[in-house]
Amino acid sequence: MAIFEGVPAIKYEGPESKNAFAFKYYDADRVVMGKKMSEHLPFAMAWWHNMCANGADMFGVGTADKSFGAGETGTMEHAKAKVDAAIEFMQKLGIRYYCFHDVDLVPEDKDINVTDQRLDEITDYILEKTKGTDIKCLWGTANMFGNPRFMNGAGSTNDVDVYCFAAAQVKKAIELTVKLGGRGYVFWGGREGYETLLNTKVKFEQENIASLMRMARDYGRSIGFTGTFLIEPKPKEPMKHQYDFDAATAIGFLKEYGLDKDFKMNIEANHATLAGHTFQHELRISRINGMLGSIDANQGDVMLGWDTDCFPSNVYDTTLAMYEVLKNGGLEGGFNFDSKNRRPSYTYEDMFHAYILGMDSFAYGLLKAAEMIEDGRIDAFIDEKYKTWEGELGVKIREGKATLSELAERASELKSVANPISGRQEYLEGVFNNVLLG
Ligand code: XUL
Ligand code: CO
Repeated sequence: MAIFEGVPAIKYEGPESKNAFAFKYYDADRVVMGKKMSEHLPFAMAWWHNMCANGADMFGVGTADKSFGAGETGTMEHAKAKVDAAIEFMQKLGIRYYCFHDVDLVPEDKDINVTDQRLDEITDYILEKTKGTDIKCLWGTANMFGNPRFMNGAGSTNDVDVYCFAAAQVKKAIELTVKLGGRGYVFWGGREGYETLLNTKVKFEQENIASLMRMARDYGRSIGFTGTFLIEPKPKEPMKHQYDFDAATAIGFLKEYGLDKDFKMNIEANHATLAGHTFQHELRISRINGMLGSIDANQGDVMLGWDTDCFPSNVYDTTLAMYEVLKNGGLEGGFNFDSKNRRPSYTYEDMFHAYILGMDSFAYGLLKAAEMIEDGRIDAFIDEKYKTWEGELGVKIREGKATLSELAERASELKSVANPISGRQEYLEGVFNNVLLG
């Protein structure tokens, strides 16, 4: 029985269409810079927001019915109803991937062995129901922040038995990710951080997190996981301070502990802005370090200082994001809509409107980023800006062959130096607007 009966399959109708259930920009088969849009944009559904979250917040109960016809929620029947609804939802939108935490899929039991059995059962069910479709897992993860045992962290916990539960959940979630054909495995450090330094051994905790990741990598590789391990940086929330503050911090951590060959970044737009960065900044820092792996596609609200997980609508941001993705040669991962409907948008139709908005925003961003690159004015200016480095001296410095004294001598000979060329920011912003607005 169809759950989303009132909603048709969503097709591309173009920017002139006024059909609320049609894409205006996402045209899956359209070729952009030699690749189909659907290949540039492997979109994924976040199981937790779309199939689980009902709008409950700390001021009120849920507004959306996410029982999907199962009647009682929190049962295995409900878990299966979520699978059926998820597949129908993805097929109607032409989305091929989903992302999950272990406890998004099944109700968690007090006994981890029972939870694991339920996970085996539901993943068998997912495989059976997705057979013959092109639907697959993008990445999996373990929820190591919801259960009270993780109040002081998972990899960073003060309690060695709690650490074993974190290890058990990671082990199981990697197994499930492999079983479901996932391309990646994510570590988001939900409570890996501190509320106060008065009670925290920072180095000790970071070493333990690194050990957990090292064991996860070794186990994953031993069972045939060939995908990418990912860290998803976030500076705060739920903790006052989270160790994976931003991409630069997480990359430094991975290098310190010898994990940089197996791990990349999963960059979430709203986490970037929480860290005081732009989305593009986090993508750029990851990209120049060869560690841009995947994206959690959402956006914050400039008026609010927390992780609002809004669906992406700002095409300035999606264009700059896609500019980084194109310069990265694409992503090994994809674009996971770690986004949720606003609490008053509680109907099934709203779930589709949200995804249409997000997919169209990234499709528009892709088209405009490709245009920016093809237009060439921005790249040409950057080449011009750094032109003096092409000379003999610049090359020598870049090759690490120059000495400080030699350079000081040159300065002394020159006596004074003219200003470098103008940064031309306003001109470049005008070029960007010109491309974006046509
Ligand atoms: C929380 C967040 C997580 C991760 C997966 O802010 O983004 O949902 O994406 O644990
Ligand atoms: Co996320």
